[in-house]
Amino acid sequence: MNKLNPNKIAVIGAGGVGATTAYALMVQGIGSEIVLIDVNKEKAEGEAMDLRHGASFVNPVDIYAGDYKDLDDAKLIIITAGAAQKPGETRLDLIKKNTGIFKNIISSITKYNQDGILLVVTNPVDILTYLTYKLSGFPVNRVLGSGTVLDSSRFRSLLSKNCGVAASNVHGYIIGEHGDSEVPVWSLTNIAGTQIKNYCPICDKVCKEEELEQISSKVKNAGYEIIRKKGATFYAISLAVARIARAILRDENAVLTVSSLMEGYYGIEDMSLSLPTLINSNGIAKVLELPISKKEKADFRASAKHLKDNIKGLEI
Ligand code: 6V0
Repeated sequence: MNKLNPNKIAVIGAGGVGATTAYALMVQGIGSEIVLIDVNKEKAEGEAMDLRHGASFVNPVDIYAGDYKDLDDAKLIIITAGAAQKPGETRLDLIKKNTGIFKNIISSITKYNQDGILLVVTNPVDILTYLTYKLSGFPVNRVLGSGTVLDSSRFRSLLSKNCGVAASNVHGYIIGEHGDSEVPVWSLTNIAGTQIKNYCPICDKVCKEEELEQISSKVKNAGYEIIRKKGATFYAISLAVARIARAILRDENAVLTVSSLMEGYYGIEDMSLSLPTLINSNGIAKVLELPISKKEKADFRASAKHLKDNIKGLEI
């Protein structure tokens, strides 16, 4: 086993999400070596060529199409391979198809790399993160999923637009499943350090309470709406993945709502779900059990139960 290159990233699956993730990494100067792997080798080669031809406009980066043996020194392995949702399908409809694909992918990864960090993006991301943890035998801190990082960003950007405040000054988390049972944490949502319910009276925009509530349902349904309109989602998820990659490669201790194995948080064990989590070069440094409301805790537990119910009978 080779020593890891701290700036090497592998992306497995060079489809819409994988290729756009490589683009986001390249444009933001995250990673100096990026290898793309796909069962469809031509596709990976075409994407790598297309990206490489932009090399003169960005920081130096070596992007190429490769094979599993190229994983041997990768610090971060991002998995985006597998079937994507079709219009009308839920993320959980993909369980069977992608579980099979993952069994092959994880054994191919661990053959060459046992020290890197695995970041799962393929849906249903929580279940596949849990499966990856089980199959890889990697420690808990080195297996994570993109979870609700995308949903939290959607939440912040919709609030930003609604309240007329830059998204960087709006803080809020979506926790639980990346999917239909996800939970908006209104109790901790704040603008400029002020809890949202205290910010509303000083905001010039007078809006109805329902308008804020509609934001969380818009977040939950955003994926469906985009898939119905354009057939797939890949820009925002790729930026979310690049954000997680940056936190890892630059050892940031950033707080991001990634999915990881629950070890008793709010009473939940033995399933991967999203909670605000400190991310650094070790992967998961600490899952933060923040003081959320009673209802939010109950909804989070219900989200975990919903996921567990969906994998009953599945060989995991
Ligand atoms: P896509 O464009 O169909 O690409 C999938 C790629 O995976 C294709 O290029 C396939 O050839 C490749 N592939 C399939 N099987 C294998 C294998 N065994 N080994 C290597 N490569 C393989 O799909 P897209 O990129 O749009 O989506 C990929 C996955 O990401 C899907 O499961 C989506 O549902 C999921 N998304 C997850 C999101 C999240 O927030 N977690 C958001 C958007 C999409």
